[in-house]
Amino acid sequence: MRDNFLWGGAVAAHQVEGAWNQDGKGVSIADVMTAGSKDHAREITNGVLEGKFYPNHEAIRFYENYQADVKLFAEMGFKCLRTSIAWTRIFPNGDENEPNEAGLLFYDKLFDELLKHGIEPVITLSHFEMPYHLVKTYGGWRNRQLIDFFTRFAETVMERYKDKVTYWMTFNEINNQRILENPIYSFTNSGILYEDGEDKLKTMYQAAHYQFTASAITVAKGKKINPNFQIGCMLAATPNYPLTSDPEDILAAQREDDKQLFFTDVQVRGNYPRWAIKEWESLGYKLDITETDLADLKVGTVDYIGISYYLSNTISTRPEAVRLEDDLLGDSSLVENPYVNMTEWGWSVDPAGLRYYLNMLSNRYECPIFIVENGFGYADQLIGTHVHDVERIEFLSQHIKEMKKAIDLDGVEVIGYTVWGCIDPISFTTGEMRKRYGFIYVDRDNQGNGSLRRIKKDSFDWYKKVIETNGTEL
Ligand code: BGP
Repeated sequence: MRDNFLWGGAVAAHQVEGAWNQDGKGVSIADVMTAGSKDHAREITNGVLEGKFYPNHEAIRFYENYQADVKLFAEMGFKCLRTSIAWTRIFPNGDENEPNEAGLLFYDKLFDELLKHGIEPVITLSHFEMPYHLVKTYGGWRNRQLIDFFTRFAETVMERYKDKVTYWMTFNEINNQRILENPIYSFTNSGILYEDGEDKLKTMYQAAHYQFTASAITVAKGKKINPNFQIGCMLAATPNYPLTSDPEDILAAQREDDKQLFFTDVQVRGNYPRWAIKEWESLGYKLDITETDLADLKVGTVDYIGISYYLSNTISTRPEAVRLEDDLLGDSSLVENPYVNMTEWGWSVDPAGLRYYLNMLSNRYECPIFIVENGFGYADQLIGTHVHDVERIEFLSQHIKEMKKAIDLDGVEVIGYTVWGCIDPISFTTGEMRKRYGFIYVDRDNQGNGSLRRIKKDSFDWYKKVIETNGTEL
C-alpha cells in the first residue's frame, strides 16, 4: 500500500446536509422524493409539497453540524472526505447567469474545515441532485442546453475552489441510467421520467451523450483552471457473472458488462465502442451527436476511474435458473448466485468480486482507480449508548483484504478507498434512515424523529486502526 493512500469516507450533499431551502438554495430532484422503505418505493412527486415526508429536506443536518462531524472524521484519521457540491446551492434553478454567493461560502467553510484537519476534499459535481427547475422547464438531460448549465456550474466551482480541491468527479454512477425499468434511476441520474410508449433506450443514449459531452468539456476546462486537477468519472461497478458454462450465459454476462462499461469506455477512451454504434444503426437511432461533441470527447478523457462497489450480479438465460424478483436489467436474466449471501435489501455480499472487477478495469483501461464507495447497509441497533456493528466490520475488512490483493498481488493502481456513508446518511434508493452505513450512528428514524445525536459505533475505532496501520490491521 502506498504511503499517500487516500483512506476516508464518502457522502453526498443531499443525503446528509439538509437545509434544503436555506441560504438561497433551490429545490433539487432529491428534494421532491418522498421517504420509502425496502418494501415500498420512494415516490417522485411533481414538486408540489403536500404534507408528505421528504427525508432529504432535513437529512442529518450536516449543514449546521459539519464542524463537529469533521472533527469525528479527523479523529478516525481520514485522509480525505468525498462529498458533492449541491448544484442547487450554487445555481438554485440551474439556469441563472450568476452563482449564489451564500452557497459558495458554505463550501469554502466546509473545505477549510476539512483542510484544517488535514482532510482532502474529494468532490463529485453531480450526485443525484440536479435542480428540479431544469427538469420542469427543460426536460432534464433530454435537452442539449443542460451541457451549458452544467459546465457553467462546474467551471464556477472549480475556479472558486482551485486551491482547495484536487480530486473531482463529474457524474456519480453515470451508468445507473442504463437501468430503464425503475424510474428512480432515470430521474436521479438525468432528471427524466419516461413517457408511456417512449423508446427509453434511445432517450437514455441521448441523455448519456449530453452528459459525456458536459463531462469532457468540464475536464478540459478544469485542466485550464488548474493543471494539477485530477478529474475522474464515476461508475457503479457491478461484476456480471455467468451462472453456468453454457456459452449463451457467457455471452449474456459479457454483454451486460459491456453495457455497463459503455460509459467508462467513452469517458476513459474518448470514443464510442463499436458495438454501440452497430446497435444504433440496427435500431435506426439518429442521435444528436455533432463533430464538435466527438472532438470534445477525445480531448476530455478522465484521469482516473472512481467506482462504487457493493455487490455482484449473476446472469443466466437458462430456464432452470432461479430469477431474482427485482429484475433491474429488465430482461429476466438476473438470477440467484448460490455462492453468495444476500443482505436484507437483496444486495449480494461478494468481497472477491471487488478484486475481480478491479482487475478487469485495470486490464481494460490501464488507468488509476479510486474506490469512492464501498459499504454495508444494515439496520444497526442502538443498545444503551452502543452500536455493535460487527457485521459491518466483517464486511469492510473482507473487502479491504481483496482490494489489497488487487494492489499487492495483481498490480492494480488504486489511489484511495472511501467508505460510503461514513456518518449515517439518508439511503438513496429507499429514502430510509434505517438502512445505515456509518461509523457514526445518527439518532433519527424513518419518520424523521430523533435527536440527531451522533454516537460512535464499534466500527469507528476499528477503522481508525485500519487507517493508522495503512491497512495492515484489519
Ligand atoms: C450508491 C449511491 C449513493 C448511496 C449508495 C448506497 O448508488 O451513489 O448515493 O446511497 O449507493 O445506496 P443506498 O443508500 O440506496 O443503500
